[in-house]
Amino acid sequence: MSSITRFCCSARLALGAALAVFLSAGSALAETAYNWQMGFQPAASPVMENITSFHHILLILITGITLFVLALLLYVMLRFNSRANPVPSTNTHNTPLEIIWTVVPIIILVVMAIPSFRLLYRADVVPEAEMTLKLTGNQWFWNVEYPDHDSLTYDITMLEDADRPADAPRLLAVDNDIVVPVDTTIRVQTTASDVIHAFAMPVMGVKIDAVPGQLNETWYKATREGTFYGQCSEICGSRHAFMPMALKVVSKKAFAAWLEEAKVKHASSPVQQPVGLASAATVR
Ligand SMILES: [Cu+2]
Repeated sequence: MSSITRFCCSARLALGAALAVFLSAGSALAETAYNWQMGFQPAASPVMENITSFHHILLILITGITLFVLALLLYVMLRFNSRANPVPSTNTHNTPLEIIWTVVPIIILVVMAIPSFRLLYRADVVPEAEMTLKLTGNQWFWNVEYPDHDSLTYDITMLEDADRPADAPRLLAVDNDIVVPVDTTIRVQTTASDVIHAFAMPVMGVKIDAVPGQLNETWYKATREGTFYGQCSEICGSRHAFMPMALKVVSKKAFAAWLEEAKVKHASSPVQQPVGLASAATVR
């Protein structure tokens, strides 16, 4: 990575993190997008760090190409307009020039493709995981399961305005957070009970479909603690916009303590019936 890109990355990350912390003061390190935000939320996983730096490289590249084309256009407009150049050249071909304008874009595309494929591979191949999370999309809430921890399971429902604490973000805060330990490689499995949903958690660089009858897999490793928000990213029905999820990354010690509490808390909580399935059952 060039020093300019590195500078851009760290400056934006620092600014983004500072703004996120400022805007969420009082809500225990909750991070959300903020008004007039430019660019991504500050990354919280190695894959998202890669996505962010790849985005910066592409931005620099595309800016250079755009400025170059603009300069060429201006040059042609000024140098070869009918007033400045009343007798135009009758040339129709220039072989060296044609080779250059074919080969240079190919080289640029190859330069872009190498880090792009490396990043795709890194995001796609699940490394040796330390724990698994299974997320099931329903109309319109999520269910999370911790198969490695006595199959602890509970539903995640958005908090309506009347139930939402003043410092919790609107349309993002939920009744039960997904709690995970920091610095732990987590395999995420997604599926759905009714229609296609999608699990999207921007700070982790994760977006994956949750398809009925199919188990999709991805992964992330949270590099810092905090509360991060994601949403269903597949149009799944009338309340598609109201099934967010909150990911609370805590220390490994705090996670172990939370597990004990959660097993008791959710031992008897009934798992909700998806609206779609409930209505289908009524029709039958
Ligand atoms: Cu959905």
